[in-house]
Amino acid sequence: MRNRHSEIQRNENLWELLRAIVFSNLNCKLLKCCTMACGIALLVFAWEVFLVAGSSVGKSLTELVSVQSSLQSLPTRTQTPDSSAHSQYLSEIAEKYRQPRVNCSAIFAGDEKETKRAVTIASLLAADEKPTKYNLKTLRSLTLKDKSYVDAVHTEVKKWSSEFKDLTNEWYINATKDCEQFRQTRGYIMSELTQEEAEFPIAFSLMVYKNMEMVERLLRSVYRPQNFYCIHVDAKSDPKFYEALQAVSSCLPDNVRVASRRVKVYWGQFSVLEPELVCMEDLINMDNGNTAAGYGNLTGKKQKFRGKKWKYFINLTGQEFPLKTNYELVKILKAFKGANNQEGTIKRIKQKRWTTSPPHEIIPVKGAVHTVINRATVDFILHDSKAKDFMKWLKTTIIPDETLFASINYNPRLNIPGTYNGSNLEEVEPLARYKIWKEEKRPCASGQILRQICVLSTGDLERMWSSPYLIANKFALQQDRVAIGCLEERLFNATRDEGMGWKSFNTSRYENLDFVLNQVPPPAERHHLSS
Ligand SMILES: *[C@@H]1O[C@H](CO)[C@@H](O)[C@H](O)[C@H]1NC(C)=O
Ligand SMILES: *[C@@H]1O[C@H](CO)[C@@H](O)[C@H](O)[C@H]1NC(C)=O
Ligand SMILES: *[C@@H]1O[C@H](CO)[C@@H](O)[C@H](O)[C@H]1NC(C)=O
Ligand SMILES: *[C@@H]1O[C@H](CO)[C@@H](O)[C@H](O)[C@H]1NC(C)=O
Ligand SMILES: *[C@@H]1O[C@H](CO)[C@@H](O)[C@H](O)[C@H]1NC(C)=O
Ligand SMILES: *[C@@H]1O[C@H](CO)[C@@H](O)[C@H](O)[C@H]1NC(C)=O
Ligand SMILES: CC(=O)N[C@H]1CO[C@H](CO)[C@@H](O)[C@@H]1O
Repeated sequence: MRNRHSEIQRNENLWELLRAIVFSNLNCKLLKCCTMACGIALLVFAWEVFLVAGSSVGKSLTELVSVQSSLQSLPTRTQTPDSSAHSQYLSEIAEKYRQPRVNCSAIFAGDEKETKRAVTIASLLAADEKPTKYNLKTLRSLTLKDKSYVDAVHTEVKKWSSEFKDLTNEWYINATKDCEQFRQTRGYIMSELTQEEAEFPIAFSLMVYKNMEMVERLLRSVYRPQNFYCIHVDAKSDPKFYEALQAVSSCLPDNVRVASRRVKVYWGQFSVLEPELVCMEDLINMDNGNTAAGYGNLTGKKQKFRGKKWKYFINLTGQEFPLKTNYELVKILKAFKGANNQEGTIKRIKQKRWTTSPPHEIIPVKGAVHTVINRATVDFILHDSKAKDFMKWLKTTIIPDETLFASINYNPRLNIPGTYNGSNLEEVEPLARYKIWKEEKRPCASGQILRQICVLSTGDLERMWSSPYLIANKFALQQDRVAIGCLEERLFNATRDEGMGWKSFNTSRYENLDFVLNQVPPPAERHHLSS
């Protein structure tokens, strides 16, 4: 144990040394201009590797090559007063999310044995907490195949199943009495981490109605001090749930707010859209006055963060979980170059949802409710008179939440920058969600379909993590605690590695997509093109 720890410490020291030479003294923006420094650093590193690991020169060289190539596009870290505090901070946070009972790395690598064990553990834990017929079915089939195996795992699980009890509303109300302790023990990241992230704030809305623990784990997984968050709690929800959420929000900086107005949400009605609009407006107001301020505890002092205007809006619901870190989201959104991403169809509209034509010759388009949209589009939806007229018309239609945004995004005549102006509307790749519809017949490990959508679980982890999607929909925490636990471990490991500058993210998958290339340009460029 001790040895392992000192080895990690040692590696970190090496990295710190390398970093110190590359970054701190020479203040060069482009790594390429630091060839000299890199060379020296690499030599020192090689020598250290050689001495410490006692490895052959050949091995050191291969390591060097991989170090060098990964250095090409390392994230630039924000200037922090004390970089060893920064690395310790990130390592500690990642360690907090480490799953003690399962080997998540093995599951993500597709190890069948460990996945089977984890699925068994998840089912047994669920059986102990809030079993569904799907959990019981999984358990039954595992037991039929090999009863002694399940019994053995069960003996293990019994020892620690009390560790996995639901964090209730009451738990949160109590735990938030000491905010600093709450933020720290729950592992909130109170630093922007990299310069790129600091300069690219994202606005999130969260539409939630139950399950405090899941909602809070989602919030902390996307929380960063430079971003903006609006949480809408269905007005029909349990008052204790609302109280717990308010308590959590009060422990976070002013960039997290509960929606200024609450709505009773009924599926298929305009009331699904209303809280989204409330949150959009709140989010615009939150940074318009540049009032956003966060405070980190890297120095123990309150720190003002630059209240930069957010660039993209992402809406989440309480049963989702991110598949990308904030750093990766920023990289992906930058690769979108201002374009919105949204599924849309005219051909596949099965049901008659409207009887009259919309105003302003808008062609109605149906889409999924998941979107990644730029600020100009949010501004248009909220403030443009054409959008207001369209909204009035929407109130006469069925399931308007699936029509609003798709129609706005696929009508280039509205001249909104970032909306689609290509000719393959039906082919635009929706990247916002990893989501398996029943009719798609793609694998769904739990076998559970809820409102036509697969409930994701441990058996889906490898597939979802290696996919290009930004967020996964949807989960049931109490039915599979391993899935969310492992996603957290992976996500915060990646956050650590990117925040330390050890890992970068290849965005080639997101560049040059049809919707990126064929977007309505911003007004300045339009002017430039026509002149
Ligand atoms: C997270 O990082 C730890 C420490 O480096 C490692 O042992 C663990 O396997 C990693 N987990 C995942 C899922 O990447
Ligand atoms: C977890 O699995 C990985 C990949 O299969 C393996 O390299 C690692 O040694 C395992 N970790 C532990 C603690 O068993
Ligand atoms: C309330 O929280 C404090 C720490 O913040 C803890 O010591 C105490 O046990 C908690 N009480 C209950 C009833 O959970
Ligand atoms: C996300 O926002 C879009 C745009 O306003 C909206 O059409 C959609 O219903 C929202 N999705 C969810 C899940 O709330
Ligand atoms: C990113 O991935 C693409 C496709 O896999 C590859 O061709 C390219 O070389 C990679 N870029 C970098 C910088 O690694
Ligand atoms: C959309 O593309 C067409 C054809 O390339 C072009 O004529 C039109 O001006 C574009 N519209 C907008 C709003 O950019
Ligand atoms: C509650 C908490 O974590 N406070 C810490 C903030 O940072 C200072 C300096 O690193 C620590 O001394 C505090 O304990």
